[in-house]
Amino acid sequence: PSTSGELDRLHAKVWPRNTFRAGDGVVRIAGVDVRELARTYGTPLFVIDEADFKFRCAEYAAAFEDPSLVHYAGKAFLCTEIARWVAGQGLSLDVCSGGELAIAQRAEFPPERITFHGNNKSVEELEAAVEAGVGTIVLDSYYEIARLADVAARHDVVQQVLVRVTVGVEAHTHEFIATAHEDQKFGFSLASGEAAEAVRRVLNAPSLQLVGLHSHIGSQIFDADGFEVAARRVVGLLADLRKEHGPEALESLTVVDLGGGFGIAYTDKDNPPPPAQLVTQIRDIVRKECAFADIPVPRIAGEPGRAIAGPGTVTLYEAGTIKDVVLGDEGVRRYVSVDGGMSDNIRTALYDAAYDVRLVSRASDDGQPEPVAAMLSRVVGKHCESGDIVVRDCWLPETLAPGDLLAVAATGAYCYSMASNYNRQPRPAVVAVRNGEHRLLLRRETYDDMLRLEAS
Ligand code: LYS
Repeated sequence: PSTSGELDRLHAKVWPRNTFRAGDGVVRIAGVDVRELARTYGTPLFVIDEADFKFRCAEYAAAFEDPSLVHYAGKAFLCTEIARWVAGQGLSLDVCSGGELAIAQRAEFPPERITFHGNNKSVEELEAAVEAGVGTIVLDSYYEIARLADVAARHDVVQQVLVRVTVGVEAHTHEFIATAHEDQKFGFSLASGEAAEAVRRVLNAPSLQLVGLHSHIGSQIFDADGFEVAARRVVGLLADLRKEHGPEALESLTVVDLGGGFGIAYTDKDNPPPPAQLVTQIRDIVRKECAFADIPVPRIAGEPGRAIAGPGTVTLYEAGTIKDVVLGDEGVRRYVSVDGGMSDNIRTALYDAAYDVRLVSRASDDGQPEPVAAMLSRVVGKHCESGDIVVRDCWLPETLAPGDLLAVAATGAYCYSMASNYNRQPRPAVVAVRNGEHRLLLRRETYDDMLRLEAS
């Protein structure tokens, strides 16, 4: 891009729904001036467009035709207020650790709408889940079947469970976030017969009740193909199980949870399908396969996390050091250092993720007589690693200066939740904006918070 208009553009599919650059060149999110946010809370700062988050909850609730069949994946981002929003929208919640469960409980999330996941839940976590009265626990190993059967029996509870099935689908996504191929740690393999054996063991445990099968093929997926193959294989397993055990034994098995993985637009090059379209395609396949196998059609559940939390949040950073590095014949690359980095967004380093970043505290050609030139830039953090990159390649205005505010889009999922204290950097604050107002959801960590852990 060479014109300031292009540099200052906020692509609707990438930025929170209520983000606009006003006539003065300054960006407002839900009517709140980003400079005011930076002044009030400091940077780096996660800013959530509350209406955007709730809009996406409602969109998935409609697509699945029942809000309770949508399990918001708390791993994407969870705090008390988010759990309240999710509960208020009628959605269910998926947690995968005792810590996430503790937050759900603090929010008084209806326990019967909580699903507990994880490939290595501890006995303590299973106990906490059973005591909390969580609706379903997704079983992931033979050890866990035995452990949970024991925990539930001790609590005099019949615990509803799902069996996580590895369906052997290669999702077209980064290796680290694909989860249904055979060679990995999650679930019971369908092909080897482990899934069928897991079901046998659950049916033999009086303290467990099998209510569904679960499959998750990976993350940031844009087409229905992988889900369709997964759905087809899960239905095939359902049909086999009915042959083996008879319909009565499986009467309570009514749900097929196809997990999450619905992709979002991180940059304008990403084109995720509308949720309704994807879910309809999946549901049609399940119906067809069930008719073919002559078995009742299960309810289809899903677990969007990124697709709900991701698009409505941006990270605000203040630009600091700017360095122009000469790359031999290839020109110059500008390194723009910001006041956060891999401690608040590890996804670029971990998955080579792409992000959209813009100058938001003013227009690019603010005070300039002519449109300003675009510089090939790299937005980097303040950590002691050269891999500490937030946005690998982007165009930023030549006039960018220390003190300018930059925003990185679509950081609502797996940024705060994967944040660290690397270099003893305190975790950023999280604020929600709505109708011109802002309020704090999580305060910025302080040095005292860190020092409190010191035992000597
Ligand atoms: N943390 C990953 C990401 O940022 C996705 C993991 C999804 C967990 N089911 O893309």
